[in-house]
Amino acid sequence: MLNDTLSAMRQSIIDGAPDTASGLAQQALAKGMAPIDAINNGFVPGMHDVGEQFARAQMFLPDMMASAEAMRAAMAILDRELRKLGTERPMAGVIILGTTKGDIHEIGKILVGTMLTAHGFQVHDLGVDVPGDKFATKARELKADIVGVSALLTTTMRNQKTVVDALQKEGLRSQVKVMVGGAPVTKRWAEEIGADGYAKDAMSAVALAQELIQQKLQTVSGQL
Ligand code: HCB
Repeated sequence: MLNDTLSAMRQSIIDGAPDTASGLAQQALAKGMAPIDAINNGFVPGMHDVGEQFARAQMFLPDMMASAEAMRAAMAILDRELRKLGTERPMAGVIILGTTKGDIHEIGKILVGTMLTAHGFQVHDLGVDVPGDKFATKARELKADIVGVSALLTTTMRNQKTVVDALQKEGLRSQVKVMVGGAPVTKRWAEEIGADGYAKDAMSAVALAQELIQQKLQTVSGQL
């Protein structure tokens, strides 16, 4: 039964069917399924299938756009539930999120933002196609603890380095941690560009953000 629901969720994304996807999300909540299980085990695998079919030219751009719409429809329902959890927790830190310049992929970033919010972080999402200097300006303005930069294209992941560089140029690098993610991004890449960490998915991004906040607190207490 559970497997049928998860398969139907996956299929709704492959079919690019927003109404079906949001209906399944609602049903899942009504049956007591944890929203994160619906996302991770139902809808996200559908997005991965879509990416693979697109790479094999079995799917085209309009199909991928329809799948993204279905994913957004499901997330609109599940986000609300996850965000409620955050209001019950103490504020864990201030995080700025964005997708790097030249890149309009946002589903993963939104998911990361939702999970961070659900764990008590105050998240400011700058959206997509964000230049490095905008991350730095906002980090100063909002006294951010962490900047999270998403990139989904091999051609735009190098722009994650422009964020590290912009923070350095603004004299903020010692106060603001940088975490990177996105399908082509790796731990090695994060090290290469001088970021403080890499997260492969939204749950790992929460664990990493918590760890980075701890590191920051230790540095501050060491300076006192
Ligand atoms: Co897009 N696209 N796309 N796309 N797209 C990819 C990314 C390909 C891999 C598909 C493929 O070829 N197999 C490919 C990139 C190839 C490459 O560079 N190696 C690709 C391409 C080529 C393109 C276009 C160039 C296609 C074209 O126009 N010819 C174009 C680029 C536009 C641009 O950005 N300038 C394009 C457009 C699109 C849309 C608009 C149709 C749509 C995006 C809609 C939207 O976001 N509003 C889209 C989609 C949906 C995808 C796929 C199918 C899914 C992406 C997604 O949402 N995944 C993707 C295939 C894939 O990734 N396998 C495909 C689901 C989320 C949950 O995973 O990896 O994004 P995620 O995020 C995770 C994780 O990475 C991590 O946590 C998230 C949650 O678990 N994470 C972070 C992410 N950011 C983080 C930041 C942190 O600080 C920490 C963790």
